[in-house]
Amino acid sequence: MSKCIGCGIEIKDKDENKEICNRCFRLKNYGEYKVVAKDNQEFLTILDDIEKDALVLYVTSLFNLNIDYINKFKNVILVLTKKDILPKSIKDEKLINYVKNFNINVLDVEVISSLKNYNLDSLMNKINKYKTNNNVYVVGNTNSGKSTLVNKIIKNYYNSNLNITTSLYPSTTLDKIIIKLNDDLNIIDTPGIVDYHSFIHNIDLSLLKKITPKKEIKPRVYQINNKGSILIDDLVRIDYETTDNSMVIYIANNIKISIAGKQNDKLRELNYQELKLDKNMDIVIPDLCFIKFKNEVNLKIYIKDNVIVKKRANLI
Ligand SMILES: Nc1nc2c(ncn2[C@@H]2O[C@H](COP(=O)(O)OP(=O)(O)OP(=O)(O)O)[C@@H](O)[C@H]2O)c(=O)[nH]1
Ligand SMILES: [Mg+2]
Repeated sequence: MSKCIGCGIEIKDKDENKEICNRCFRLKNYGEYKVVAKDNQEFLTILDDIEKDALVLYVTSLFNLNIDYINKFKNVILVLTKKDILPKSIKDEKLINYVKNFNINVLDVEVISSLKNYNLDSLMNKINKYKTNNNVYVVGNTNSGKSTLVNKIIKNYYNSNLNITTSLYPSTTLDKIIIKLNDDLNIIDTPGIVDYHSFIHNIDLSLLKKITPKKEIKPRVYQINNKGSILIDDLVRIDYETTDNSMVIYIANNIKISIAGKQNDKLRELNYQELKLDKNMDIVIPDLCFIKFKNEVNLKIYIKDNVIVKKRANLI
C-alpha cells in the first residue's frame, strides 16, 4: 500500500502504482476540490503522536495569527507567514514583538513569505540550530501555508522536484507526509488544524478565491463618528457607535466595502455578535479581514452563526 505524495493519504487499490491520489491529481491539474470527511479530532491525533522534544515549526498566517494549539508543543519556532500580503512598510520586528507579548513559550520567531522566498534562509538556519533530532514537524491551522513552505524548502535547499499538493481550500493535506531531505533531516508536513469558527469554514467554497488576498493589501482608512454601518461585500455588516474614530480595514483589495453614516438594513437575517472595544484595538474575522480602530467603539457584527469575531490589541 502506498501513500500519496501530494496529501499523505493511502492510495486506494484502483489507483495503485500511482504516486498521487485522484483527489490531488484533480486539484493540481484542474483546480477541482473534493471535501474529504475527516474531522479535526483525527488531525489532532496525528499531532499528538509527535515526539515531545522534536522541533516544531508552528506556522500561522499573519492574516489571522491563529496559534490556539501552540502550547501543545515544547520546542517551537513560531513562523509568521504570508508577510507579502501585509503592507511593506510594516517591519518584521514589530510583528515579532507583538507575538512575544502572548503567553507562549517559543525558541524563536521568524517572519516569512514562502511565496516571495522571504527570510527562508534565516528560517533554515534556525531549523538547523534548534533541531533536537532528525525530525522537524510543520504544524498549524489549515490554509496557513505549511505545505507551500515545505515545498519551498525542498526546492530551494534540496533541489528536488517533489511537490506536495497546496491549495486555497481547507484541509488539502490529509495525513503526515515525511520527507527525508538528507541523513540528518526529515521534514514532516501535517494536516492543518481546523478552526470551525473561521470565515472560510462558514461560506460557500466558491467564495474562497474572492476573499483570499493575493497581493499586498492596500489598507482602507475611514473616519467614523456617531452611528453607522460598514457593509463588507454582502457578507458581513458591522454597525458601529463611536466618537471621532478612525478605522483601517485590511482585506483583499477586490472586496467591496461600503460605509454609511446611518444604520444599514442589509443582512438583517443574520444573527449578530456584540463587541465593545477599548482604544487601540482590532477585530479579527478569521481569514476574511482584520480591522484596526483607534478609539473606543461599540460594534454589532452581523455574520454567519459559527464565525467567531475576535478582538485584540492593534497589530500594526
Ligand atoms: N500570499 C501568500 N500566500 C501563501 C503563502 N504561503 C501559502 N500561501 C497560500 O495559502 C494557501 C494555503 O497554502 P497551503 O500550503 O496549501 O496551506 P496548508 O497549511 O498546507 O493547508 P492544509 O494542508 O489545508 O493544512 C494557498 O493558496 C497558498 O498559495 C505566502 O507566503 N504568501
Ligand atoms: Mg498542507
